[in-house]
Amino acid sequence: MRRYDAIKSIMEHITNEIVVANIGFPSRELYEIKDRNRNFYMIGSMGLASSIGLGLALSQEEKTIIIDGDGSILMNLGSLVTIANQNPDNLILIIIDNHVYGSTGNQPTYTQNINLLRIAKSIGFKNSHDFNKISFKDILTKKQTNSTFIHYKTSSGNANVEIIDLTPESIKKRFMNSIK
Ligand SMILES: Cc1ncc(C[n+]2csc(CCOP(=O)(O)OP(=O)(O)O)c2C)c(N)n1
Repeated sequence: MRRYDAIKSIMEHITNEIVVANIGFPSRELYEIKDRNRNFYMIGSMGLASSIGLGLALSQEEKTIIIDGDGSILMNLGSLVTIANQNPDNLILIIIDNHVYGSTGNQPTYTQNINLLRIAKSIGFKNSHDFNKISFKDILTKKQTNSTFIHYKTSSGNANVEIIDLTPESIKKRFMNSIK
């Protein structure tokens, strides 16, 4: 399974939740699969989807789903530690781990040697799961008492999708209006 199908399998359960997507192809694929005002396509800064998602989860009550990548979370491991310690119960961090920097040409990341799920557990995530061993729908719909970390292993490869036909400013405006 590639990232595109992983995002599809996540989005089929999403109703009104906030979704923050990683830079590059993850955002482009999400845009094609299910564009909505409540998607925040983080098309500027690699590594910051998790930090932006944490800020959103802390500042309002709705569930915030972050779809991040292995390369990006490795670039901002501090964010993982901060999320585990702040521990908002409305935050679900999903790492799509394709073991490469897929959006820039499949250069290998260090998750070829290390296990992000074990890192999350060792940092202190009480809810940390392998996507293939859980019911994502249950986690999404039942109230959680801690932040959730989900490791979603996929193969590499980008779908043949268009670039996002929205300016960064309009992405931000429509997103902010939708969560007011
Ligand atoms: C600071 C910074 N470094 C590098 C890049 C270039 N870049 C954009 S996306 C990306 C790869 C992201 O990889 P990952 O988070 O694993 O997601 P994937 O594309 O594999 O789903 C890179 C290196 C960037 N935008 N910003």
